[in-house]
Parts: sequence; C-alpha cells; structure tokens
Amino acid sequence: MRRSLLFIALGCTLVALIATAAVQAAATVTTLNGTVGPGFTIKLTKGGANVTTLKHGTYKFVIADKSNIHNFHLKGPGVNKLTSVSGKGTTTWTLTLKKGTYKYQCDPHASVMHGSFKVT
Ligand SMILES: [Cu+2]
Repeated sequence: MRRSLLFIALGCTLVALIATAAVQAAATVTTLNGTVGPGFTIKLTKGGANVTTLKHGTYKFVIADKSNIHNFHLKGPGVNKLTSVSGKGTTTWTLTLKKGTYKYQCDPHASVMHGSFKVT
C-alpha cells in the first residue's frame, strides 16, 4: 500500500514537471502592453510596470488604442508601427527589437504624449 502511494506521488510529480516545461516552451515571447487614451496618456508596460529597458529579441506588443483622437506610434531600429488615429481597439504586433532607443508617441499630441525605452 505504501509503495503504491509512493508511485502515485512520483507519477504526479512527473506530470507536473512535464506540464511546467510545456508552458515555459510556449511562453518564450514576452508580452508588452501599450495603452493610449482614453485621456491624454500613453504608456508601455510589462507585467504592469513601465518599460524602460529591454533585452534585444522578439516581443509581442498588445496595443490598446482606447480613443478615436489618439494613436500609438512605435519607432526605433527596424520598427515603424502605428495604429490609426481615428480607429480604436486592440492591435497585436510581434516585433524583433534590436539594440538602440525606441520611442513611442501619439502623433497628433507628440509633445505631451510620448515615451521611450532602451534595448540592450
Ligand atoms: Cu493623442
């Protein structure tokens, strides 16, 4: 009886380890969240924290454009992507970031709605 319980426990541990490995393999691309609007705000966050530096590589940008008077425009080495000013909704970009400085802004209000981060 004791022996079979031990085997069940070992089996469960093995299943948990395999499941963890599968989740890690599927989650190799980090998600970044860009948000513009509904007020005069624009931001880029990772796990809720403002992005200031990133390692070079591939990232999934999920952009929430919450206003029909703002847009989200990302520019930097090898990247020039933007949402439409009049459009609203969620846009996903999978982008490869290289070393350098990337800037994001709302084009109609670039002087007050902007941010940047460094890629190393
Ligand atoms: Cu704007």
